[in-house]
Amino acid sequence: LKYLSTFRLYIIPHGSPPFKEEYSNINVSNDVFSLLNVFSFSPTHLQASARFALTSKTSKPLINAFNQIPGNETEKKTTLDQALRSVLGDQIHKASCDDYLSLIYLSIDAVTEGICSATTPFLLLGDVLDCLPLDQCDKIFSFVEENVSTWKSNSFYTAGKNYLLRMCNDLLRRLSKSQNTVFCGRIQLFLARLFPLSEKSGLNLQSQFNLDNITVFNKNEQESTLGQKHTEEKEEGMEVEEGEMGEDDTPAPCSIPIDYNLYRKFWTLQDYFRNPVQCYDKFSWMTFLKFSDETLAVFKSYKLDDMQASKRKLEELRASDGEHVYFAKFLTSEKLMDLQLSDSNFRRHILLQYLILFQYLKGQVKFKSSSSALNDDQTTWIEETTKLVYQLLREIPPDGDKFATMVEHILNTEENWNVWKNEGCPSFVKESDELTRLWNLNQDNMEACKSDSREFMPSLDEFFAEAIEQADPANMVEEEYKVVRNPNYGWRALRLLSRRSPHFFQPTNQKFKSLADYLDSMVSKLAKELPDIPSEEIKTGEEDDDDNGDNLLKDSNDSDKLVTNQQMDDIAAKLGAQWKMLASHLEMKAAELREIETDSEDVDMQAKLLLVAWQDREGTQATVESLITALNAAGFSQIADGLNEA
Ligand SMILES: *[C@@H]1O[C@H](CO)[C@@H](O)[C@H](O)[C@H]1NC(C)=O
Ligand SMILES: *[C@@H]1O[C@H](CO)[C@@H](O)[C@H](O)[C@H]1NC(C)=O
Ligand SMILES: CC(=O)N[C@H]1CO[C@H](CO)[C@@H](O)[C@@H]1O
Repeated sequence: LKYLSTFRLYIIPHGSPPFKEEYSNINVSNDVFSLLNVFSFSPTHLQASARFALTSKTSKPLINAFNQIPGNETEKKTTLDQALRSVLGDQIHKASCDDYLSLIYLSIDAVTEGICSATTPFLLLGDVLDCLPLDQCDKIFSFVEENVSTWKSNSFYTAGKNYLLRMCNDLLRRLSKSQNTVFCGRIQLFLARLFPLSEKSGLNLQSQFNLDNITVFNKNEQESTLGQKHTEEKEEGMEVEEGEMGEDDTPAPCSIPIDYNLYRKFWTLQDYFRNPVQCYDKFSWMTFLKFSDETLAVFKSYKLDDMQASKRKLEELRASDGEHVYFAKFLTSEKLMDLQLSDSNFRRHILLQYLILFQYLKGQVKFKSSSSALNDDQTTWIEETTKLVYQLLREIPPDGDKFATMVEHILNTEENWNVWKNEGCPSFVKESDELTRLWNLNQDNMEACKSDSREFMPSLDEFFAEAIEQADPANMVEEEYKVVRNPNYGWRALRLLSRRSPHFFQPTNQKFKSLADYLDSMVSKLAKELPDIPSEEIKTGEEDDDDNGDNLLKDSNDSDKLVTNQQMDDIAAKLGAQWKMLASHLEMKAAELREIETDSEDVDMQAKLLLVAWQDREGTQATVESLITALNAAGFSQIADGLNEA
């Protein structure tokens, strides 16, 4: 069958038993060959059923046909898979999108009915998309998008995810990144919906840059149409060059003095955004710094006028019918420069590029080489410039403030993704054995929550019994030993009163100096109301501590017991100077050992510090059992035995 799935496309459409000679160059065993012979008889019948199923829009005829053909389940499924593909093959040059979609629907039904392989709908989709022109692929893809829940369901996801990924990549390869931006975006969005958040296949894991994205501009000053005047001479403002705009076009007059120098410096900066690593080179950095300062100075001195910008924006919106125009590359014609510099969107693009670059330069990136570090001057400059850039963004109309805030928010979120990547893209699903165990204690968790054993709130008489007893002068309990003086008790008493006693909410004119005084008065009120309690039943506050259910988690299994402080003291005393032998079995780092040694001279203390450090690190995993394992491994079996018996 493995061979079969590779060759069936070729073999079965012949409609007659294949001839062995045809495959003499392929190493097909005789068994496989006889299988092929059996199969080649049935597809025509099945194809007819599939066509009938298509016209009648139900999968019934297919199920019937399926039951009639010979062979076991797998063989029959393979046959039907092939029949469906053949029907598609016959249609491919004459049918409409809807016909293809019906066929794919039929195959989805067939998968649900269990009569064809789960991969078939994807193979069919792939075939269709491969054969159709792009405008029709668009329609088919809408169907793929709308049925994302089907693809994600159990019966399809595993079988289809790789097919879908390949299909999407094939489509992306055919599409133009600059002309089919919307379709490309839809494909990306679809993939984002299909795959889980932590899926790594589309990730730029090594944080590589798109070095091919070079921004071309006129580097030859001689060929420039821009003046080469010095900035000083142009303070008055520069006239728009003749012939730059069409006659009907009346752009906002631009007062920014543009010469070839500014043009060159401005576009040279793009190279740093393309490949930020250059910034770590001393000389490149100097250039970057100089050009940036000049460019930003231009942005700073020539602000965009609110009125003018909003008007342009409105016109743009009207002209583009509300649709935003996106260019995958900057247009770098000299003639456009003044228009660009007075365009709010364009300025935003450039400023945002700065922020992205700075984030990279400052950030922790796993794949940055160790030489890629900023010096103090660079850090200071970046900090100042970041502030400047944000300020400039805020000043760009319309809605500058909103835009800047949004950008800041997005870049902060990006930081989280960087951290996630640095940590090796851990899954977002948190596994917890303990939680899994707790969930499975009872079949019905709602029922388990309602059970009496989950009722941890004591009754008033239980809780206050001791306080009432102590309040009785006959018992002669000294003030300082009363439980109401215990802040812990007081806190719990207040909580309990608020839940169980109406007294808590009654307004009173009495003023209490302390919580204990207040509780005293409450206790005397309660004493009058509550039934007498025999004193054997009285519980102390300390014992109550154990009633809060934590122990359910800890003591449920002896071997899960945590190492106690006492046990650590005992072991430390026994280990003494030999503690270092244990250290490596507790996976302590050399740095931690050095720290322990500097913290104390006393070897017993050092041994204790080691155990504490281990316990801090392991948390709930710092069990007696794992300590015993480590002790045994380090050759301290006697100490381990001592711990075992305890
Ligand atoms: C390529 O560079 C342009 C600037 O010219 C930038 O806007 C765009 O995002 C870059 N594209 C990629 C894929 O890096
Ligand atoms: C207690 O833990 C041991 C070892 O981890 C395990 O074999 C045993 O099944 C556990 N017992 C219970 C009741 O969970
Ligand atoms: C299950 C599901 O979402 N099916 C949808 C697949 O796409 C078509 C349209 O292309 C919808 O009509 C279905 O509801």
